[in-house]
Amino acid sequence: MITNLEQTFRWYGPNDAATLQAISHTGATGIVNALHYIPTGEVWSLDEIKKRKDIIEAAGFRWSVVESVNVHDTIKTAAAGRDQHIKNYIETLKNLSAAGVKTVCYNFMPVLDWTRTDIDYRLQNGASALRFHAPALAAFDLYILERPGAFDEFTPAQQQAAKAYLDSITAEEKQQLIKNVMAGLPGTKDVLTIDQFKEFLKRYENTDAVSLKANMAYFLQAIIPDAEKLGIKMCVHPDDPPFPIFGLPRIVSTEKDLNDVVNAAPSPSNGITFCTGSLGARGDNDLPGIVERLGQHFHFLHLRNVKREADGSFYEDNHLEGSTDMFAVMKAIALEQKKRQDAGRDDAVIPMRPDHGHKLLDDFNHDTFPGYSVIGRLKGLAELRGLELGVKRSLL
Ligand code: CS2
Ligand code: MN
Repeated sequence: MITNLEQTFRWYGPNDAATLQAISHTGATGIVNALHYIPTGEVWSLDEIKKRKDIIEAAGFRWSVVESVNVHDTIKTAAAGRDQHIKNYIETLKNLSAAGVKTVCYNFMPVLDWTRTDIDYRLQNGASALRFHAPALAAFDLYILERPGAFDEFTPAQQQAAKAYLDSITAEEKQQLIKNVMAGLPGTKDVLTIDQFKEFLKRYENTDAVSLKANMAYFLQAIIPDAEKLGIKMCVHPDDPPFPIFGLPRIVSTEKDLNDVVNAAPSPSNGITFCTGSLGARGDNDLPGIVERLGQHFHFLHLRNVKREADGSFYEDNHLEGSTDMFAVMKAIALEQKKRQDAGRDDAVIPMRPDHGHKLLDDFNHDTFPGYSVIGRLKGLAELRGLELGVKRSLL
């Protein structure tokens, strides 16, 4: 018998309109959480971690994964202060380990975390989804941000589509686009101003993909030996979307990138968050193949589906529908778990979460974070749970 995955749900903390009580109805047993109120780069004290852990456990859950301990810009750009920020990062890992929270997700995306142009894309049945509409992003880049050099990065056809898009939207829709693209870190309701965003972009002026990779390797080589001693499993989240935007490099987008990450500091503590939604936005990523070849490094799974469109756009589809064959992915994951069990590894139970969901039914009455409704994710989790059971029974 192949062991089950650990079913988890992301909860943004006491201010989240998706309450722990509501989450308990989904069947999830684990919580994915972070101390979003602590600014990136500062140490998470043991006290603050314990306070949060108590809240999670009092509601009957385990704090399964930290998502995310964010990496400070000085580390990503090799700027003054990076070594101090690395020290702080290790301090946070020590405190998390002392509290018994040992799986830590992070990402290495410059400036923006995950980026969408539309956070209320209506599907035919009225459900609301997240969408990345390539012409809208190009319109923002070319005509709102007016980023120098941006025109060189788009083909004439893309420029035309961007202009046509801009001409088709109302002033109100344009403001909404700005708000969506400038949304800050997950778990905050902050929105960057265009001027702040330009400031951030400047910090990356001298950081291309090669130097960003080198900076990531420097970070990993500094923290992984400590993570290993502490029993912490680091797991990088892929870029979302998995290609450069705003001229910024993105270096965790492909199988080759994931290989580079694990090879930068080989260790059981240097692993991957396998996000099918992020990686699946590229047609050249073979997801079941990535599980087969790199599954041994997975410490955390984000399962969701995207439907790719011809022009580089995509929207978030039902968890079992869209461009990714979730059956093939689930089967590859089950076989990876079997390998771990057969090898006597103690981490065959991998935490997974339904990563994002549609807004459905009563979700429209709750002010949850974009993508993090309760019922939409509950539906996703239920479908994935059923798929998992079917796959595993059939592999007996
Ligand atoms: C999400 C992100 O884009 C996604 O798939 O899961 O919010 C992700 O949590 C963070 O970027 C991870 O650091
Ligand atoms: Mn994800």
